Amino acid sequence: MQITSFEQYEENYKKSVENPEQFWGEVAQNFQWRKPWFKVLSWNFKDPEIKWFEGAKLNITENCLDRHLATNGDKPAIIWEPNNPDEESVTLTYKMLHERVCRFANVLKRNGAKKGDRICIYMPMVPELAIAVLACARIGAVHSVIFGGFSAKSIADRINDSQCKLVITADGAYRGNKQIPLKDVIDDALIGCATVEKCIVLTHVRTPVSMLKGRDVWWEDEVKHVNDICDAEEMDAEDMLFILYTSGSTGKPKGVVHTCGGYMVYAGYTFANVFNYQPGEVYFCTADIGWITGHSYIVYGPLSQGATSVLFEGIPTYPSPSRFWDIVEKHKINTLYTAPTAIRSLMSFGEEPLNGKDLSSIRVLGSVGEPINEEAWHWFDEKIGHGKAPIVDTWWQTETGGIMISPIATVTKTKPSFATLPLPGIQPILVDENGNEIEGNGVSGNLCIKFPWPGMLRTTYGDHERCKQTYFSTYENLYFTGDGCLRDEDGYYRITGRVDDVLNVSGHRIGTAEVENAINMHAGVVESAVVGYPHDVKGQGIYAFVINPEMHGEADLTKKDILQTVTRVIGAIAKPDKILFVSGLPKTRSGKIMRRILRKIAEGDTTNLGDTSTLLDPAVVDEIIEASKKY
Ligand code: 7RM
Repeated sequence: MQITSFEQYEENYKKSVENPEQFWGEVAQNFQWRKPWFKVLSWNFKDPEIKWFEGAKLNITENCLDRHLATNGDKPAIIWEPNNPDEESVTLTYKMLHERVCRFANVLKRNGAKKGDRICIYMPMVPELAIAVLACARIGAVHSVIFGGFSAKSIADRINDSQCKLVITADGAYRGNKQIPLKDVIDDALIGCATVEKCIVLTHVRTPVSMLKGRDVWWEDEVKHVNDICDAEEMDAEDMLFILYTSGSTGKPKGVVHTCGGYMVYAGYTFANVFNYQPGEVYFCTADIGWITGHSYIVYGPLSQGATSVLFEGIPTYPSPSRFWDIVEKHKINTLYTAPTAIRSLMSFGEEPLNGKDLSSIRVLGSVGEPINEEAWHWFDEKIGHGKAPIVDTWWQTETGGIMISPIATVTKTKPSFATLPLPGIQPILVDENGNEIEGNGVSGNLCIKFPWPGMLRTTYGDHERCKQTYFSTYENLYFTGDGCLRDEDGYYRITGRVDDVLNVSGHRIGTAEVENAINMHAGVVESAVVGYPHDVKGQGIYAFVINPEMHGEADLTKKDILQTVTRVIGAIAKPDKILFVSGLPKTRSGKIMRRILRKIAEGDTTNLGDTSTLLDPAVVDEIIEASKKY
């Protein structure tokens, strides 16, 4: 399954395009199935309807756990590094992880969970989070992991959208020198969640929490009531594996649905190839399991390949900006997969945090989540990889399930800020506004994919029409990514960023409409417009133009009140970096906000605002410019 030369990549790529069913059928042979498929692929992008490995039966946890026991049972599956470096790290071998997953799967059953039930997971980055995820998959329940930075309201919306029956959480989480009161947040959320019957609570930070009789139970108590034998539920390849909510250009996040068979094959195949994982190596992905990167490249991808996956609870700068390098040295990390925002942040501390750190174990470096600028790429290459570790700049999305365009470590020649070439099976095309294909090299356009791949989303939970509208209707017979892209003279791809109203703040996807809705919920606010602007560390910052709100006290306090409102409605990750009070917004006669103008102003570039003659009130632009200069 592993590609080891560029010629082999080219051969595989060719085959994957000419005969996709044979190609993916062969890749899928590297996994364990209870029953084989009768058809590798049937599809149309109109409805859309996509089925991979039709008729096949499997359980993904047998591929991630059971099949490794005989040969690799005592090999570390997960190494957990706590937030506090003075605490011991924890190693779970495949045998131990298997045992704990089975035991917790029995806890889920004991609390009424069955195949097909949706289960919300809101937990810190601890081994029990991976255990909870895998236990759901073991019994065929559908997990919906929610990142620890989301607010009670966001959680309630997600729980209600997918009618979760169970919640798994913890008393709290550590994040640097802060504690996040997870159970408190869940308690607030559950006030509005009628479908939730049980809440399982893990003790982690030992902060007091409320435990509601009949609903809340302790993880530690529950595991005592069950044994560790749990046969895996037999799942259809197209049965739902998980839902993961992600932001788009509308106000309401979508529940992206992934299924068992295709997702497993795609996550496993891409993990093995992109990182060129070798048996015995230690692999560290710094993402949170609350995002797709954590699902595919901390849990399912690595474990399906019998890899050792490091799970880190903390943040890159606590207790010092040496933290990552200490972890690399301590666990002799071979592959480090992180985000450009983390690289830029660590870069800003200079070389001192690197002094005396042994990074010689590093063989492969990876980047994900947002475009990586050349400066960060070179710093990563020189200071962390010592010029010897290939950087895989991996482009993909929640919806794609796994890496789509990326170098294959040791195989593809890399190029700073380029995701380089499509992986086998991936057929990218660039299109213009009218959906016409832009052929040849040295061109830019909107990035689409013209043929299915096993890891692609199947629907958006509870609303298939929305899936169709969002991804398959912009351009006929194409999956539209929402990203702009350049294909250079070498045929290499560089992702230039979103072309829709989606922001990418520190690698986190946030819709401008979502932030506007949250700001508008503040009592004094009537209307607002949110745009992104270039930010040195975060990639993009959030700039909010708010029509002069009713003030309660001074302007500064009102701004803080608005930030507090956004934190309550979405979560701290969506807090604007800048708020500017204005008397009006630049609108067309039909009432549409001209974001193009606001983006220019937010960038601090007011020299060429383009045609403003179609504006209802062109004078408002000068006023906003004046105000922005004073800010
Ligand atoms: C994996 C993930 C997806 C969006 C995507 C892009 C941006 C991700 C890269 C990138 C440039 C990259 N899923 N993006 N990776 N842009 N180069 N290597 O991040 O659903 O949360 O975000 O992120 O805009 O559409 S995501």
